Amino acid sequence: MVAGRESKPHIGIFGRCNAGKSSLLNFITDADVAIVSPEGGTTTDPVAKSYEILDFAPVVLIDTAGVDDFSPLGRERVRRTMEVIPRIDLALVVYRTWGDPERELTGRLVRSGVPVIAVRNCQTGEVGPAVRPSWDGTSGSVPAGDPQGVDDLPDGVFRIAVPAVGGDASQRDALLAMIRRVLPEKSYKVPSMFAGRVAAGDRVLLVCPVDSEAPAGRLILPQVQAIRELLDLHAVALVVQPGEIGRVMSGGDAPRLVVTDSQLFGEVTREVAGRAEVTSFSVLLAAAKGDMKLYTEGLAAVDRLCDGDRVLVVENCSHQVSCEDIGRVKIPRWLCGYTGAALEFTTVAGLAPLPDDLASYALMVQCGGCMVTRSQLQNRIRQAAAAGVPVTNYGMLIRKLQVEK
Ligand SMILES: Nc1nc2c(ncn2[C@@H]2O[C@H](COP(=O)(O)OP(=O)(O)O)[C@@H](O)[C@H]2O)c(=O)[nH]1
Ligand SMILES: [Mg+2]
Repeated sequence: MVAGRESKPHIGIFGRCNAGKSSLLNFITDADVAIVSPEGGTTTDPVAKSYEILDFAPVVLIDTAGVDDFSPLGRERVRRTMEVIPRIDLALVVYRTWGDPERELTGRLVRSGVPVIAVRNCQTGEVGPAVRPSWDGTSGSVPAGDPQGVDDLPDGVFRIAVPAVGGDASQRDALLAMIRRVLPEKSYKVPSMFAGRVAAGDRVLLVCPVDSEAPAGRLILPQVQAIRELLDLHAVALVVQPGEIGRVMSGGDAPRLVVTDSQLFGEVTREVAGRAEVTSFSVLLAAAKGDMKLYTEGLAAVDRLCDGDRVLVVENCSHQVSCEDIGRVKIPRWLCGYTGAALEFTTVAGLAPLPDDLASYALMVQCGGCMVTRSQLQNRIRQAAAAGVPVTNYGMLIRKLQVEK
């Protein structure tokens, strides 16, 4: 199966201009992916490339611009480079000599909770065919005899020396082995929507409306993921539009679990009338990838909203905006209706940074995050929590507004 980006670990390659970042990307992928040149500032926008690490997992490698580019355009490039940090599961910091830019960068990555491998771009042959055999890859330890082994790495930072140009297969393997070891398991283990609640043979009803917002000719990702997971579990997936719920629920062998598009929470709950548990794709994703505890606490803030409060709607993917758009039209309408308050809404689409004045929001509402990695979703939750902003999830909010009103 070709995995989507949302289930691939993202690895950022950082360092000064000319440190050999683009060369390292080409070395890892054994291909001419990124432009390499002695000219500083060759890599401008972050470049992402999917790559399969043999016997492991497909990953997304992101090449970035140098962090020491202080020209006017360079500042913009550095800003974009920094925006990569909340998107990744692991960082490679490439250096020739370790200095202030590397210290600052590594500190920033560590503070953001990103695991770091410091990759010294050495001369071919300088460190033998691979990492020194005496070094077992334990973080913080300096490979014996490495003349430029740096002592002031923060705790938890791994290190390796490889030539970004002209390295051999064993050096590539050593680096890949370290990447494999350092990548957190949660970055490649696909989170389960149904673990613990659905067993082989169970019948699960999926309510998938085909309306003006549905893409032509296909299902949306959470629906596809749910069907696939139910097949993996050898459960029985029944897929209907809302109008056909009655046909399935009236029989003797009615499903005990109904998963609906969140927008129909109220309608579907009434129709099912207690004969099965009703949840939504977004709520299942919240449990699998998000943070139920924070989302549940955040939901309580809805009842405290008052006139003039600002609500941040975070979409995580960018899609074409329809006239009945869930994040821009429906959630604002339902939330104002429920609270009776004149609220002010801001929408963030895709992986754009959250607003600088995040702390001024009274509530943040995130979609299920089907298109982004768990780290990317969790990062946004962490940012809201750090700014003291209650955060909840689309499906959980809509259930409150439609079912518990
Ligand atoms: N000989 C040698 N040249 C290298 C090595 N790494 C990078 N270079 C050269 O240094 C220049 C900058 O490399 P590049 O990968 O574009 O650096 P970036 O700015 O960090 O992306 C290019 O001319 C590369 O060919 C290396 O390990 N050995
Ligand atoms: Mg480059």
